[in-house]
Amino acid sequence: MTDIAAEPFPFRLDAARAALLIIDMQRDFLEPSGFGELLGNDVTMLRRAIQPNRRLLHAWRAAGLMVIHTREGHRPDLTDLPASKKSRSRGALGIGDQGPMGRVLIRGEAGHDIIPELYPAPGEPVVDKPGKGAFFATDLHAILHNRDIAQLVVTGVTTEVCVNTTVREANDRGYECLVLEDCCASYFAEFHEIGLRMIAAQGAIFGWVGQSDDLITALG
Ligand code: TIU
Repeated sequence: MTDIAAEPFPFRLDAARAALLIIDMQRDFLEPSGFGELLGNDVTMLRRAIQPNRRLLHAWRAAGLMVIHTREGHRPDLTDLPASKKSRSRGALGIGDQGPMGRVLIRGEAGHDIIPELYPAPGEPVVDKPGKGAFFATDLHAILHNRDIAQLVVTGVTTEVCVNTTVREANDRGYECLVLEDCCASYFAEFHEIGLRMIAAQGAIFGWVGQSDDLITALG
């Protein structure tokens, strides 16, 4: 057990039972001309999380610990896309439409895949999720249970949407979550800040919030 500096109090890391969960670092959200930018967002807001994630991923892999990646997206026939989500996902392009990097948020398309800087290594599970939370309609809980994982270090995008939803789902399932501020990002600076404050408020109501440097130092 190692104490990691965090809000609202140190996170007691049990590394052997911890997994790094990297949420939705996909080309369509992070790369210029992807879906995120076409919706009118400034992707530089998200890109600043790439290098901190790279450093952490390197240290986490070097320590021999479990890494899991997620991707938000849908089946090519759109059978897993609720009409309610489809109707609210329309900017210049909607989910399933042909975009600059293939069909938007469709599994198998270039834009749906993870950015090269954080590409999964062989053997690292990639969880494809149709919703914002990584536990909904996926086998993530089974994977974690089978590996005896009790703690999650959560990073990725966006802080207030898929990261926040996933942390709430994980908390209800009994996992302790450490969310790393510099490894998460939002298109909206104030949502990033408030999204993290919501997690750690009321004595860590959903989880803890820390910085990657403190975790990397503890990993040695
Ligand atoms: N991964 C994730 O957060 N998906 C989103 O749709 N986020 C937005 O902020 N739109």
